[in-house]
Amino acid sequence: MRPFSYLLEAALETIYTEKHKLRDAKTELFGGELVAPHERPSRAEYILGRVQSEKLGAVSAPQDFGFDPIHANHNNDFVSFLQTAYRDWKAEGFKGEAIPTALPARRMAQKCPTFIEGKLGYYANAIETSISDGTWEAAYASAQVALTGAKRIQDGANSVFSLCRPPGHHATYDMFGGFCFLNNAAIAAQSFLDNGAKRVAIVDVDFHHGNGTQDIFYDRDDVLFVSLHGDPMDTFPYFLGHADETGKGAGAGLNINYPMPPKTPFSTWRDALTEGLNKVRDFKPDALVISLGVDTFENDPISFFKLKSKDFIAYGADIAQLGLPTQFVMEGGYDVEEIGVNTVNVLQGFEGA
Ligand code: SP5
Ligand code: ZN
Repeated sequence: MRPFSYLLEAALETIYTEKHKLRDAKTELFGGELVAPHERPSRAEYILGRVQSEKLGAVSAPQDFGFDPIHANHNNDFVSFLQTAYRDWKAEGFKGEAIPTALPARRMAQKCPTFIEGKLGYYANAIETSISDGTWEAAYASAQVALTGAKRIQDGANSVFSLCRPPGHHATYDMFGGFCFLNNAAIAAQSFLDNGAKRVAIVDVDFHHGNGTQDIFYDRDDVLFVSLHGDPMDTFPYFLGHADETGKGAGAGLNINYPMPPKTPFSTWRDALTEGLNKVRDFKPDALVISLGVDTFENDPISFFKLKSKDFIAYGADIAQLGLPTQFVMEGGYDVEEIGVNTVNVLQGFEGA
């Protein structure tokens, strides 16, 4: 009889911690109103529920790798700011959650102010994202979920799912925004490089352009970044993600963007993925990180692509064709009832291929 442990080993492990619940902001600036955030704790619970009901594999708690791998990709002062921002804001007597009002825009000085409201603007690339009590603790834990997944692959696993929350791909070297604080996928990719990998590819399938990840690796020749997303002329993050952003210096040619218009159907999206995966194959990476956002779903409340639930299975299988050690890192996806199904569909499509 085949031993049960064989099945366990063959399955796809999920890294998860309840600490994500500490990120539970009350406000998101949306359509001129402060609304309940789209990026909310129930998202991770729907995904975890589906992982468990489908018996995808073991669910494990993260290890703690400390601050060094976070500082490898993020400015020290920015990381310190995140840790005390909410406290500093409250110490000024402000009633609500911490939201910047002014950002350094065109022809303005790029000095970090001392007053917390100014600091918030200096370290923000978008202002829909409030900093709330517990945000730092959850963001730190999310980065550890990413690092633990990377370690599994480094220890020989073929695939792993880091159920990160809050997400990360909009966080740059020194800016938060877009519901993101620390760039989990970038932190994972850097961890591969710092532990012996020569090259890593990141494929970002979230509906939104991974502006933070692009920013972090733009001039690097050891990371290929491929992103499929809504055209920034039409959607967030608006100011990065065009097709002519192809990398610079040593990284020239190693940043590949596929912006696509409203109502893009799966067939068009999949053609772009096929082309992007071919670029990954040519790059010959030692590991692949997938920034897995499922806000490409047809019913997503803030997005405009037209993927159906079954399409997520199909593209999971496409990714598996590369035959690379693959870490899935959770990013966005806001149709909360369906994100569990769509996320696990990608993972099952990958496993079944
Ligand atoms: C990780 C991630 O998916 N972050 C997304 C952040 C998006 N924030 C800005 C949303 C602006 C929404 N405008 C919606 C128009 C809907 N018709
Ligand atoms: Zn997104």
